[in-house]
Amino acid sequence: MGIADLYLSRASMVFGGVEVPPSKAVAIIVGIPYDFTSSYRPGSRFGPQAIRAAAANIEFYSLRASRDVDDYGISDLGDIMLPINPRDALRRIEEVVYETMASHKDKLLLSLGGEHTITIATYAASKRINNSTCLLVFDAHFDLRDQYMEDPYSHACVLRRIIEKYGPGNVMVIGVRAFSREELEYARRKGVEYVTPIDIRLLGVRGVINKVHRWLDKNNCNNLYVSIDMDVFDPAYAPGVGNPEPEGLAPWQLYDILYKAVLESGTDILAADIVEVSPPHDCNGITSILAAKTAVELIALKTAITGKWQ
Ligand SMILES: [Mn+2]
Repeated sequence: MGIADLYLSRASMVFGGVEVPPSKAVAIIVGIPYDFTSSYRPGSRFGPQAIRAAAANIEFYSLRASRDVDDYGISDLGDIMLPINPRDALRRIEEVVYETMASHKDKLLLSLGGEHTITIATYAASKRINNSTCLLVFDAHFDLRDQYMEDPYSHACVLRRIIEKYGPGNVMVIGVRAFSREELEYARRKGVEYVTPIDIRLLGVRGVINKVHRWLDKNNCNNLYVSIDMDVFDPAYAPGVGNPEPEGLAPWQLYDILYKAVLESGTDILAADIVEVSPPHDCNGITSILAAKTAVELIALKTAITGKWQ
């Protein structure tokens, strides 16, 4: 029995409603209810369950991928049971995700947060599986602070820790619009690729896709880890997040950029996360529904990449 068997607790409801063994699935889902460092609105520990409940009530057909995700297996392994200590929790997340990815190759490992902090651990696990995995982040924030509230592992420091470990070339941020002057200076000094909502308006979706392609080429990114902080969307679409920020993306912008950037470049997606859904602050569940829809689109995209699933 491995560490994944020990620390994964079955959820009362599985994503998609049908139990499929991991060997027969295109995507493996893990809930990570990490919610220890929220600076404004806690509640993301309830994210995984709310996203599962929303998924039970939406259609699984993807217009962009021209296929029904119901035709492909999804294996929902439940939630990782976490210790209260954030460092210990991150260590456990990395080991559980690494072991799960190592024993189920070629699947999309999709983590449902929880705070954005989990990406430190889940991206580390993905790099151990394949070192050419680059990180494409959709986020309103840079998360480039050295520390926040005296905590270097706060959700506001995620990208800083990752860049320190793997270098700035590994990372591209799309939708970023809220940061301190120090964070912006750090991003510019390190040459971090980023695209603001104003850039999207000026360049158009096509121009942004071209920018992603250049970044993938320059850094020899054969595989992607896609991290979607739900606050990248405009609060009109996703009010139920820890730190809402006006002037965000519309869902179609994110999906169009992601689909074309990936399918036109032939890059694979090894793993992904959808984080920061905070159900106590949601309105009529619309943020959870958008998160569930985003999960469906990610899984549909994975089936479109790997021809053998067609
Ligand atoms: Mn954010």
